[in-house]
Amino acid sequence: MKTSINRLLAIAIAAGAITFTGCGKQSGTTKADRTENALASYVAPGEKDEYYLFYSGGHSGQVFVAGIPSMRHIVTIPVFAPYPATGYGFDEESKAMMGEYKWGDVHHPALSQTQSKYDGRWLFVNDNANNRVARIDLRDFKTHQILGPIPNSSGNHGSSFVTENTEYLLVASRFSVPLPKGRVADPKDYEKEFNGMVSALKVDPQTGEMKVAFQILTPPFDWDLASTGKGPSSGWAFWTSYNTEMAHDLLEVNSSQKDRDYSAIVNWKAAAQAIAEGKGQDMAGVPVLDPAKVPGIIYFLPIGKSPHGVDTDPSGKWLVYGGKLQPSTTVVSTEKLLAAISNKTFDGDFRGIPIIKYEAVVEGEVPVGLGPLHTQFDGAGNAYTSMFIDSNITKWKLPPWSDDERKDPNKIVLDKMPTHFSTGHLVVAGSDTANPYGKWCVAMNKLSAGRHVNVGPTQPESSQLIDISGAKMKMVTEAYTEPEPHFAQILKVSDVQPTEVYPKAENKDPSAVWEQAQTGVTRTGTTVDAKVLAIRSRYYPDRIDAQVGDELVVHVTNVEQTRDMIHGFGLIEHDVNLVMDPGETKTFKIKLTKPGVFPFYCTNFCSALHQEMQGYLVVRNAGDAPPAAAPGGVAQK
Ligand code: K7E
Ligand code: CUA
Repeated sequence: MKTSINRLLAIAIAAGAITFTGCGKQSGTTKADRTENALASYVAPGEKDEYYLFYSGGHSGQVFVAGIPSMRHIVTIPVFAPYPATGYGFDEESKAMMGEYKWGDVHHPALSQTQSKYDGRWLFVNDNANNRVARIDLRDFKTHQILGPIPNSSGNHGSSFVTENTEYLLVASRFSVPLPKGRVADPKDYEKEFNGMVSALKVDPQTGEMKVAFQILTPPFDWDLASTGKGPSSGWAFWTSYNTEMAHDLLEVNSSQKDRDYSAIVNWKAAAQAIAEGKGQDMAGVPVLDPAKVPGIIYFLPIGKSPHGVDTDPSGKWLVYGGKLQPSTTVVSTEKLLAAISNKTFDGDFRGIPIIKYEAVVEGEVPVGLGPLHTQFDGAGNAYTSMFIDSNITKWKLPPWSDDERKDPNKIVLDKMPTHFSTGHLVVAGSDTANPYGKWCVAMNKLSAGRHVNVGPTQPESSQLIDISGAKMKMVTEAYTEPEPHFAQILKVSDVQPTEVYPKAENKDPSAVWEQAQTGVTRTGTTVDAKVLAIRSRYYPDRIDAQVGDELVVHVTNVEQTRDMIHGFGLIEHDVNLVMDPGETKTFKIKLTKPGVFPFYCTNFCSALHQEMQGYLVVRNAGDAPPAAAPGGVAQK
């Protein structure tokens, strides 16, 4: 949520809704509270956290992994940006995955699910900036695929949301552009010339490999957030939007004119069926459904005001919408929604897309406070909504509500927990599954505003761990991350079994070497190919000879089969740093442009003689006499 932050802040400050205490202490924290909270979040040396917290890393392009309840950062998983610490973005494979982009904007991580339960296989994340989706394999906590830029789609924000059995990842465009991409039209002709798109990415059930399956053309609204159905809402997916005004400039004002924007109610199973029946029309290689010609795949539901988050509760019966600019969340009954669709309880249509009658499907509006953004669920009938303007989490009760509660909806609100400050997303452990773990909620706050020691003007984001196991929420601890977590997922550590070394038998790299005899340097024309073995604490060979103008290809295999025995390969003044995990082979290719002797060395501290793990790249000028059978040099092999 960045789009309306200034506006919301302006409103909030005008309303006196935000007060920065800047105070280090939680007000009213007694010694007994402090002791209890410390114990609740304390993970003693040698003990381990109970949950993984996978944070999106926003415009860092990465994913951060922390432990719950300690909230300690454990590891960074690089996805859309180079990360020399793990050598990501320096070897040929990860460079190819990243393509021509050096960054991404990660908003919504989604764990793969089977029967609406986390299956511990993959974590998908979107890139809002370059219309991509990546797959992290939880077997090794590494990025294995980046799909995109997705054709016919611009600004991949309403992404990535998994269907009940990870059949599809559903994504939608935040920005509308003239389609197909590359076509130029004047933004003044926005209404007529621009379009948005909802895309379905098929996920291979064995490998997790994603591919663009089909798309649904939409009017030029800005699709915001989504949620998939389950139970009674199985087969459906729901998006919020802003700018149904279809403004093309000064959106801060011009896209906040209407009291309600549309939620897209998408029958993805019907859309997949329509594609199977050949109803798609090709656009840039993707079959695209035009809802004006293919009825039954998408409907609109008006939702107030400037909705941001939409979240399906664990039963699949309730949808909760956060209206940024209204002091309430809107609860929609999915049973009523589907009944309205089959009974055609519509209020006309927009460009052939039926508009569902609001009154027919809304269960109620819950007065949660100012600036509701996202809602999570504990599986025990409670909802938790992040309040951007009020800076708190509001706990409230899902339907069914008593007559008394319906008469006075304030009675639906159970508790409020102040947060510091301006909470964006929040995450309850397992909220988007049919059976949440509950217990913990993490508030991801947009402003830390001096809650930490002064680190200059670049302030980190703050996250706060809240115990939700009791009737009242209890703040336990807070932590900081680099910009900028949006959403997160929480996975029980016992629900996944990552490997700690790559078994030798699995290494299929044709250039892998496992013993000294397999190593060496060969020249073919102007290509010099080096197969290097890394082991504590040396390289075989530790000398590579080449000349200016050559293409140098180096494959380094770390033959260790021991946990945490990682070797690097940093090459001086060539912008190269490979890092190989045990059993892994990585390759880099560079064009040699300058003569000299360039040391290479192990960048990852691996042993007492790590410092000695080094060698030389000898680059002669073209035409200089070749080296005479140098050890590991061109004359070998
Ligand atoms: Cu609310 Cu991109 Cu999900 Cu930020 S979004 S907070
Ligand atoms: Cu190998 Cu340090």
